Amino acid sequence: MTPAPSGPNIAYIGLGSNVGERADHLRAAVAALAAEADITVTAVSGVLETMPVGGIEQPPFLNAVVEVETTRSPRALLDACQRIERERGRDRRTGGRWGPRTLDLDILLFGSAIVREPGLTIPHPRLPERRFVLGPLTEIAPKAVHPGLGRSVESLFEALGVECGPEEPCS
Ligand code: A4P
Ligand code: MG
Repeated sequence: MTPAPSGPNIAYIGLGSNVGERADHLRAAVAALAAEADITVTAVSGVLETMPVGGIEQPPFLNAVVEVETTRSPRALLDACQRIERERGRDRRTGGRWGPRTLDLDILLFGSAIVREPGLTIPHPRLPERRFVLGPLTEIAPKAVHPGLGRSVESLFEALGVECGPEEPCS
């Protein structure tokens, strides 16, 4: 593990919603993060509608990524994310893993930290394969580096190939 340096770190959080008023859930998540002590929202990507990935039949998602600056530890940032998910009615007992959810907040990157602890893996393990994350992340932080792979976000996104857009939904 590579610990997060003390002092402020830049972290990226992936937002997803495919239940209820999806855009409201994403907006509320950004506002709730910004309202947290020790967390400043420094950039917000556009919102993408994306087809569900993971083999479960479920409604399309809205996805976005936010950049935050924080003096918190990765674990304390996760605690805030999980509390905000619960405030938007996320119930982990229904839907199952990868299933439908009002709000999902995943920590994608946390400075140059590599974290592998029970219940917390950073960088997010599925980051390199997910267009719905790498697209919005590239929009706001193309030069951010994945510390495990030593590659920029934009190069990971380009490596996925195939364009997506209104006629070719992102996955
Ligand atoms: N956890 C470990 N590392 C992290 C991290 N870096 N950030 C733990 C956040 N949480 C992390 O997550 C399960 C456990 O992961 C948590 O208890 C936390 O301690 P969860 O949010 O309860 O469950 P989940 O979201 O179903 O699992 P996971 O593994 O986060 O799923 P994914 O990979 O987020 O997949 N398709 C589209 N188009 N858009 C989507 O947003 N999302 C998923 C969920 C599937 N398909 C999708 C989308
Ligand atoms: Mg999650």
